This record gives sequence, C-alpha cells and structure tokens, in this order.
Amino acid sequence: MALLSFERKYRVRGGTLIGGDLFDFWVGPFYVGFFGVTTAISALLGTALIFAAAIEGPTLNPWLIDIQPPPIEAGLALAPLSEGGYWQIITACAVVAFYSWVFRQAEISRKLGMGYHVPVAFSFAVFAYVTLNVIRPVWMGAWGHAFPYGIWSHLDWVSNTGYMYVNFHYNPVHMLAITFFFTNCLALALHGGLVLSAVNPSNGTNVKTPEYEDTYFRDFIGYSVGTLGIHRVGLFLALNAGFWSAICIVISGTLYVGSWPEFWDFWKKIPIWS
Ligand code: UQ2
Repeated sequence: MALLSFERKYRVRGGTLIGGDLFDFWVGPFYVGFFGVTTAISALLGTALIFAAAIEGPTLNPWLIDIQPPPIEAGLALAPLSEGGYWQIITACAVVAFYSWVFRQAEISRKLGMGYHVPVAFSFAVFAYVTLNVIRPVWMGAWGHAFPYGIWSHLDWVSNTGYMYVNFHYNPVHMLAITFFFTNCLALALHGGLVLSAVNPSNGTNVKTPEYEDTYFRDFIGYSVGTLGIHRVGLFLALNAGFWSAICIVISGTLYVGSWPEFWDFWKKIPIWS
C-alpha cells in the first residue's frame, strides 16, 4: 500500500494508554499523544538545564563540559544547583523523557496493532541508564556514585569506577555482557552480509529469494536459523548485552565489595586440588 493511503487508513483515534483523545494527533510525521507532550517538556527542560549548568563554567569547550552529581558526602539529599542540583534535575528530566519514549512507542504499537517488541527492547536501554544513575546510587546511599554528564568526564568515571574494583574485566557478569556484545556483533555482521549478498546483487543479476539465504548457511555450517529466527537471535543477543551490563555494575559496590580479581580465589580453594 502506498505510504500516503496507508497513513490515511491508520491515522485514526484510539489505542492511547492515557489521556483518551487528548493529544491524540500528529504533528507532521510525528505522533504526539500524552507521552509526546511529556517527552517534549522533559527533553527540552533537561537540555536547557545542561546549557545552564555549562554556562556556569569553568569551560564551554564541548569536549570538556562536565556536570557532576553532588559529592558523596551529600548522600541522597537535594543539592544546591551548582553543587550537583543541576545534575539531579537533569537526571530527573532524562528519566521522564526516556520512559515517555517507551510509552509513546507502546502507543504507536497499539495504534498499528503491532507487538510491543520495540518498546520492550528500548526499555532495556533505559533500564541500563536507570541502573547506573538511580538504582545503584540509591542502593549505595549517595548520588555521588552516579556518572557525570560530560564527554570526557564520563570516560574518567568509567575508568575510575573500574579501578575501584581493581580490574573490572575479572567481573564474571561483565564477561557475560561482553560476550553478548561480541556475539551480537557477529550475528549482525552475518545477517547484514547475508541479506546484502542476496538482495543487493551486482548489476545485471537477479535478486535472490530467502531459499538462497537458507541454503547458503546449510552449505556452510549445516544449519540455517531462518529469516525470522535470525531476528529473534538478534533481539535476544542485544537485550542480553544491555541487561547483563546493568547487572554487572549494579552488583559492584553493593552485593560485591572489593576486588574482582580476588573473586576468583574461591577457584583455587576448591578442596579437590587445594
Ligand atoms: C540464517 C538466516 C538469515 C540470516 C543469518 C542466518 C536464512 C536472512 C545470519 C545464519 C545464522 C545462524 C546460523 C545463527 C547465528 C547465531 C549466532 C548466535 C551468531 O540462517 O536465515 O536470514 O541473516
């Protein structure tokens, strides 16, 4: 169906999660809805506050702008604007904006009568952010454990936080997360390569059907996961990468305190060989 006639067909009222007909309209190509309004307000306010905090100095160099959370000594209290207060309000705006995106995706899914795969997938990314900057800091008793908003400074935070546990690569859940990232990379390379090899052939040759794609992998490794299956594999790998990333940091400094290399000492103490 041509896009314009399709839009006429599906651009009808209904399917909203909240607000009924209120805000149930489009602005140009964008669906608005209640969560479009909350997204717009929180995203604009959060961005304005990033500029406000940056203007207070000491630099406007985009690479070096650094908006820090309150110091650890301030615990979970509300802080003065220039001592972490900006960071706190920016974080609140970010959380509202990200969850608004999730629910706006869900409303669009409902309008189209589609599954909720996209909002579910995006919610894993939001979960990873919330784990870093809300769940773990609250669990540890201070906003100062969260990461700062700055291109350079958030890298320093990652490095410092890693060294706080001596060598973060020895964290078994970090190992699991990385394994999912790498496997995700392998799967997307295989999938992208296979699809392009079939449907974007050289000039003068025919586009190939999915049987060719299946046969390619049967010839190669004796198995094809299938054209639907590869997307299930891809979503599974991607969601697990984000999920275990969140778990590997949230257990550090909370359930597990100390050195990750030392975690493996239990291995040497197993009675059979100790
Ligand atoms: C496949 C298939 C696709 C694909 C790919 C495969 C026709 C177009 C990439 C092959 C994938 C396999 C065998 C699974 C890989 C699993 C991991 C964990 C990397 O069979 O169907 O559809 O794109």
